[in-house]
Amino acid sequence: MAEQTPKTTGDVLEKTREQLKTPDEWRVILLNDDYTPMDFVVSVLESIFLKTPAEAYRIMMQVHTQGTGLAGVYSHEVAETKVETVVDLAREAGYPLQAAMEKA
Ligand code: TYC
Repeated sequence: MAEQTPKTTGDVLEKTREQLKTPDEWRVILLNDDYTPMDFVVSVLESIFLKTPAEAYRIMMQVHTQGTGLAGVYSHEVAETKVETVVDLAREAGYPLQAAMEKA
């Protein structure tokens, strides 16, 4: 977003768009691979992204069939932690599951 020079009304600075913007949100997505078991992905979606079993299964199948799927939308810090947690859990279990974050 372009930076704006604050406009003045008398001696009161008006709020710029920058100041009014809500905090940035980041999408956390899961990526498909050929080796991570489906039930592992479902359990990650339930435990880390707090999805119901039905929603977790739906998202897992979206990733499996389309290549990626949205796990959740968070602040930058929370999204980063979720990505790290997914990757750590997957590596501990010996799976190549990947997660990524992108600006919403
Ligand atoms: N494609 C995997 C399989 O057939 C399942 C899978 C789903 C893997 C989602 C990763 O993010 C993923 N076992």
